[in-house]
Amino acid sequence: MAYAYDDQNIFAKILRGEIPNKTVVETDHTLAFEDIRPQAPVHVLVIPKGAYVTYDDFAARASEAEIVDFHRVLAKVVAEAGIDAASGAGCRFISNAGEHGVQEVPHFHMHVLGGRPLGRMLD
Ligand code: IU
Repeated sequence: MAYAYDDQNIFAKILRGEIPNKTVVETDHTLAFEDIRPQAPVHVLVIPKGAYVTYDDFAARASEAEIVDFHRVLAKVVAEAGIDAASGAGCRFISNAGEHGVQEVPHFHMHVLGGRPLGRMLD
């Protein structure tokens, strides 16, 4: 089934400049900004500028340029924060989807978390 995008969601308002944000990286297709309720010393949200509801929606409909740019921005966020696994620290990427995933904001976003040991998530 197709996703219905609500253009009144808070991230749509951030993208339209109606609500301020603490930008970390911005490109033509992608915005990365600090989460307002950080769960770790580094907690950045990476979002596409296009209207996508979940990761699978983005993966199915976005252009290759948008998809590549999104992931390059994510890599830049990780490198600039110094939380890459290659440096010995490591981090976690989370994208909640829908009701069971407990998605609060219905605009696709990837949480980038790091800066402390994050514990096990899946057993
Ligand atoms: P979600 O459950 O994956 O949809 O989480 C939404 C995140 O967006 C959550 O971590 C909030 O703290 C964050 N957030 C924000 O950064 N700025 C806002 O204005 C709102 C939520 I509302």
